[in-house]
Amino acid sequence: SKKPVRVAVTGAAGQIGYALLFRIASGEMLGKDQPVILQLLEIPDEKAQNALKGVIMELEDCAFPLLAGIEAHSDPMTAFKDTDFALLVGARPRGPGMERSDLLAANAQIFTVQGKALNAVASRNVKVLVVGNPANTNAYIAMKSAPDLPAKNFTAMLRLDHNRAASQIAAKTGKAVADIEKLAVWGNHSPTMYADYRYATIGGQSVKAMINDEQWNREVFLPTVGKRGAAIIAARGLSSAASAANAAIDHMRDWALGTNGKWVTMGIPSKGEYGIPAEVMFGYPVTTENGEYKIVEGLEIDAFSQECINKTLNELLEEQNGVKHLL
Ligand code: NAX
Repeated sequence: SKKPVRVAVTGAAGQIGYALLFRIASGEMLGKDQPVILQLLEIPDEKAQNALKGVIMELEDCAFPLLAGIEAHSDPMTAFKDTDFALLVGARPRGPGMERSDLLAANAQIFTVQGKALNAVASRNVKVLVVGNPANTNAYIAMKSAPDLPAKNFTAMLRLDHNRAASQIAAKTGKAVADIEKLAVWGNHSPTMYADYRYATIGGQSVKAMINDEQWNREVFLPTVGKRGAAIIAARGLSSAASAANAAIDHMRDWALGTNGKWVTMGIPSKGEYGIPAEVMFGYPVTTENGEYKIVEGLEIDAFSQECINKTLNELLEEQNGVKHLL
């Protein structure tokens, strides 16, 4: 049988953590033949550490055959020791009266510390996924704080946006969500993201031709996908958790195990593709194979798409500029 791999999860006692850990432990992320050791990080606060203990008791009570170990941590320097996969979920939420710049600064602090810890103690091949918001900028900060690790190993979660877009297209066309191929989401995980179905197909047929309604694209589809998180908060009184955990599982599984040519969306550091400045943590369509992702290149960017990409890029550049002095 396979040797266990180490999976670190931060914010492990939070909402997303509760929807995520049990699925990782049951083999849904890395395969039903891959044992895992969970290295769980929470803030030192007594309430958070107690809540983490409770989650660990429940994990134990599942008696998962693939769960080879569970550790509780309050320090990233121990939580990330030798870790092969790191899911950075915990982040500072915006509190009452908090300005956007305060939020960026508070998170910059967290992700600088965690990036340095990964740099110091994680496996040299660690695959990092940042979920905690602002996800792209937090991933950028962690990457910049870990100069000894390959930059390409740092990614941000755009997969929830990708899955939300797929589900809206399935509903509109009356087709199965599983049959949608070649969907792309560009940019920031925020309402400015650009979900792009110009190249998408279902059963080999063009989705754009099937829908044939540019007004729906611009006035219904894009706002619906962009504001989906807010709609869920309004309905549930809490932010997306199970769907966010599911997207994190999809992202890591596809990165580790490959997509067989299928396009998925990942937030990754640009190397200048599609005119995005180098190092910007940007949502791109990718395929994956042998643990590596590859950007889908050569797609034509029309005027409307360029406008959308510029908007989400400008937002990201503003976020990045807002934290530069802290790095
Ligand atoms: P919760 O507030 O339920 O849980 C967050 C947990 O993280 C808390 O238990 C907290 O104690 C812990 N935490 C905070 N700072 C930490 C640190 N420095 N080290 C370790 N743990 C820390 O939030 P939850 O609903 O689980 O959401 C977590 C994050 O995901 C938020 O930042 C949220 O905005 C973000 N999301 C990102 C999404 C994406 O698509 N990229 C979608 C869902 C979600 O909104």
